[in-house]
Amino acid sequence: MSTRIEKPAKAGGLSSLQSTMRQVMRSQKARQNIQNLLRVNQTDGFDCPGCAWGDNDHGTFQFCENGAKAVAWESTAKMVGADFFAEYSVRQLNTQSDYWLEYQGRLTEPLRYNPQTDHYEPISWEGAIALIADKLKGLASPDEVEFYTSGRASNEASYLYQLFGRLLGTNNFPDCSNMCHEASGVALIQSVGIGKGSVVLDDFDKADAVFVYGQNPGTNHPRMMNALRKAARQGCKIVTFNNLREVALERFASPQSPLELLTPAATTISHQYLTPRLGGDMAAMRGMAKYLLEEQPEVIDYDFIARHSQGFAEYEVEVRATSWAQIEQQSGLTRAEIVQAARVFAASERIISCWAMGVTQHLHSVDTIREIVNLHLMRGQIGKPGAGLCPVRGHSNVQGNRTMGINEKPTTLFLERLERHLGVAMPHQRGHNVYEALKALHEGNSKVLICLGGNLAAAAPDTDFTYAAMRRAELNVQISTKLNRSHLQVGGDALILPCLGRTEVDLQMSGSQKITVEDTFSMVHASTGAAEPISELCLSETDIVARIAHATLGSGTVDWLALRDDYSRIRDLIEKTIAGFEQFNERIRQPSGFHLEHSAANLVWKTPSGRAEFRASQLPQSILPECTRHAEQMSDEPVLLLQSLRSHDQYNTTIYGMDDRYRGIKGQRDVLFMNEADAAELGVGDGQRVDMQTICNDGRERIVRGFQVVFYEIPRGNIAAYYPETNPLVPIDSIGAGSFTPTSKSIPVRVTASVNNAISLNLG
Ligand SMILES: Nc1nc2c(c(=O)[nH]1)N[C@H]1C(S)=C(S)[C@@H](COP(=O)(O)OP(=O)(O)OC[C@H]3O[C@@H](n4cnc5c(=O)[nH]c(N)nc54)[C@H](O)[C@@H]3O)O[C@H]1N2
Ligand SMILES: Nc1nc2c(c(=O)[nH]1)N[C@H]1C(S)=C(S)[C@@H](COP(=O)(O)OP(=O)(O)OC[C@H]3O[C@@H](n4cnc5c(=O)[nH]c(N)nc54)[C@H](O)[C@@H]3O)O[C@H]1N2
Ligand SMILES: [Mo]
Repeated sequence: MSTRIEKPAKAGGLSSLQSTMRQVMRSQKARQNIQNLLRVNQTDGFDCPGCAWGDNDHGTFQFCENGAKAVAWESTAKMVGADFFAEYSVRQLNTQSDYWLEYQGRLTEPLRYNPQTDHYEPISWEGAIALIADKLKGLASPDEVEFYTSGRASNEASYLYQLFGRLLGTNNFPDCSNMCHEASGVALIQSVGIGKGSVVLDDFDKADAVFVYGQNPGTNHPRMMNALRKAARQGCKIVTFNNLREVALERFASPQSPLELLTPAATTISHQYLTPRLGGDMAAMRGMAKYLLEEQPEVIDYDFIARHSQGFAEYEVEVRATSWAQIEQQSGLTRAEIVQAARVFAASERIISCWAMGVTQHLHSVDTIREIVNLHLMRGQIGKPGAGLCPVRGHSNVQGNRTMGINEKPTTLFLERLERHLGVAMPHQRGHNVYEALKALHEGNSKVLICLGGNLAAAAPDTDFTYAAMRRAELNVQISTKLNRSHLQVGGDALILPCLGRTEVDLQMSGSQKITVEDTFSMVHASTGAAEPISELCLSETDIVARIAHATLGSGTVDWLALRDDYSRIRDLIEKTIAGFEQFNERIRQPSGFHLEHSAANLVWKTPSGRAEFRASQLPQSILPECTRHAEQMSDEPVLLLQSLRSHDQYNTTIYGMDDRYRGIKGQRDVLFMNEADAAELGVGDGQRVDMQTICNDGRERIVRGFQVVFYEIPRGNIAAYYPETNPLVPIDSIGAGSFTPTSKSIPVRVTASVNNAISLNLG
């Protein structure tokens, strides 16, 4: 079967509205969901559980297709309870797809795994909490627990969670960020002394140029498209670097504009669109720097460099020493293309650089992000309106989680503030990130895994390894809204604790509670659910954490249950123990909340030298980590480099549907995007089924089968397929230098025709 695909001429527009309505209808709670959608990001409404993009004007309705899907997905009438688990054993559930598991509906009561029957069975909340507390109290060391967090948890829940973990005695806080923007945090702290983006949403109105590296906002940050569209219409030049031609970054129609909604009209987004090789961005940036230094030195801001930075001389030497041949070879772009982009960088007075997973999930991500900063420092493009750095965060509160202390390597300053206020010692030894947590579980050094949301089993790399690691946990506790793969990786004891979602009313002793979140622009604001909870047996995440903490530690140092009764008391405690939260409860009464001060945006550099740091690193000799590097020397068979990415119908491991509309894919996810010339060389045709095998020197075989080849406009040697289906291919030790992030965007694989052309995919 041929799959010759047809991409739409534009993104957004009417098809976006139609797709949303389909999701709303499928939720079986259409009325409730239309009310919900009108409350997203409104004053007294709830924060969109979709992405971390910010909003300026709380109160104006901003339509967002994928935000709407996230809301409708949570607010469904479908439920899974005791009957469901009596019907299906864990072994049977494990044969189902990720899509099927979550589609069964919301979890509605606490459950405990029974290894004798291989079924989950109801347990009381008291029983579940006591079981966890007993297990934790019986451990030889608090470092035998892994406290995982996914970025949807509120500030209040995650603050209590980290406080509990630390009072227990560990810094083991692996979180989704370790697989996501970790490299951004690491690089920005080294370069400018703070690990967050320096711009606010208003800056997009003032910028002359926006550079977008390795990000697909049409799908993953749809509200960002409004900012890009508005900027482009005002004459701001948008320069895109993406391995693929993502249609939204080419032409976007705003569903808010009647003309663009109802006619073929659309706004051209990118002034220039470059398609570098996977991992080629650093070389492209180095090329831009080289052009500026060697051919337009008059635009370099020597005054800024002298006043604010350190290390420029070494950097200049390194840039001059990098050859155009190396730059062209590694980036896959021509000198002329790079110079064209560099000229925009040279001609603009206010520049923003945005980036996401196409930059952060490589071996050399930290150096690549430091190169973005180098470019900005050279031209003084930080700390003034319309200019700065913008790592676009993923989960809606992943940035807030870090601010609250979900961090395996907390600063001494952070720990000392907690110690001063509470009068007890905090653990100072470094804890585990996701990589280290999985290793520790695998080796049996960690014995308990507690997950505050997320789906670690499906999100983490090297599926076999990850499953084995999770199955070795003596106790696996999942605090979740929906059934997923992580509940099914059981060996010892396991609990499913069902929690409220963000759209739902959170009623405690003092009345209905607000929670707070922090967006990608460091804006902190309140969120209040209004929908009736799906079940009386669902508790809020904050409540669950407080109960576990109380049962394990008692309430001598912290009165967990009193904090749980009234979340404004948690915010008072946050105010006293975390910098920047003065008058926390007062300031969230403002509809848009408040902005957390950003030192680098104020030209204050919290680096050891007190200055912004240039980084003079060489271009990497190889963009592959040690364990896969020998792939480059293999000459007998062509090796292709695979990136794993998101389709339009998914939220990370949650699959909403089987289409990827903007890439022209309908009804399937087992596709492999490939350049036609590469396919010809391999002797595979359009629509043919192929298998992929990772090239790795650790002796383990990693294969996924039956992917259908789709001819696509993609650089030669590069291929793309969806996550999480390709996670079995990412070796556990294939991680970014300095970030420990799985290199999900650079996996060397051998592609061969499927032996059985009709094999279907099954992750179970
Ligand atoms: N609807 C929806 N929204 C989401 C999510 C979701 O799954 N669904 N996930 C949320 C989360 S947690 C995150 S982190 C973000 C993710 O947001 P993105 O980072 O946009 O997510 P990906 O789909 O991984 O897309 C990576 C993009 O980078 C490009 N790319 C890959 N490798 C390279 C490279 O080496 N160089 C360049 N220049 N480009 C490259 C790919 O072609 C693709 O366009 O979105 C958040 N928002
Ligand atoms: N190969 C590859 N792997 C990747 C990536 C990639 O691009 N390629 N991307 C990585 C990135 S950027 C990220 S962020 C991670 C994502 O990793 P995670 O954050 O762990 O995964 P999610 O899929 O977002 O988690 C979905 C689950 O969260 C639960 N959930 C949803 N809402 C709530 C809530 O309000 N409360 C609670 N308690 N639970 C809730 C539901 O049960 C749902 O099944 O995956 C990473 N893995
Ligand atoms: Mo993410």
